[in-house]
Amino acid sequence: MKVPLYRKFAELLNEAEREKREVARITEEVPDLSAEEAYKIQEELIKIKTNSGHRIIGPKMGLTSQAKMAQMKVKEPIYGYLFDYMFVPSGGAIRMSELIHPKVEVEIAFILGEDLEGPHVTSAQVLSATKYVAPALEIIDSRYQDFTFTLPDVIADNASSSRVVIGNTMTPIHSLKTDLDLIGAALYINGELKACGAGAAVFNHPANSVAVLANMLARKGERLKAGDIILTGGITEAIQLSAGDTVIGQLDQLGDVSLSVK
Ligand code: 0L1
Ligand code: MG
Repeated sequence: MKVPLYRKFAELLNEAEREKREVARITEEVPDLSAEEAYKIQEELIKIKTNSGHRIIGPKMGLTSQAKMAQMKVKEPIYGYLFDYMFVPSGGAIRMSELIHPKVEVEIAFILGEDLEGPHVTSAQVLSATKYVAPALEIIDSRYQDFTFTLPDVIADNASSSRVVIGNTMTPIHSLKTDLDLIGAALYINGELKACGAGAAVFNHPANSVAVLANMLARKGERLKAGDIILTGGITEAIQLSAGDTVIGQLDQLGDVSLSVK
């Protein structure tokens, strides 16, 4: 595929997000789109956003659970980027009028104290470079019709990134009493338990997810930077949101994170 086509699809996805409307999957027009080409479209999309004044706060990982990887028939997770305009304070609100068909999932966020550069980053290096961990809610909002896509489609669409809520408590990673894989998480919507899981759902341990991310970014000469806020991947399944919902994510030792849907 040629560079102008990368740009064309990136513009389509950016406009779909801005105008809050679904679009057809790119693979309907380009059935043999590869993951590599899809990352080129994502790079164009990121350029469009940064050129219009938005700032990257950190990358995120998606498809990090064995269930999601098996469902999409992939051996490797995917990454995308979180921008300043996506962040909502804990206890704050997201607006359905700004979104298409949002879903929420509970995650663990890593806040790095040191840079991490692949290609051979290990989870032990991730743990020593991490300053804090925090509870997070990620709102994913695919720009594709009916929230359905193939792997290259979702890569191009910045891994469905839409909104992020980070809990108010940042926990120094070395003060945790148990390892992050053993940390339990529960997702409540309107007081009802909708999904639950443990940190191990994220690539066996969320630090593995950050290590894989650093190593994937190294392929294009990028590194993780001190201060980056990284979403490591959903611990719970993603649950559809509706106006009027109140969402609470509770994570053992890390605390709560919440949002309401207007
Ligand atoms: O953050 C995520 O796990 C989302 C990755 C993309 C797949 C999806 O939109 O469900
Ligand atoms: Mg996610």
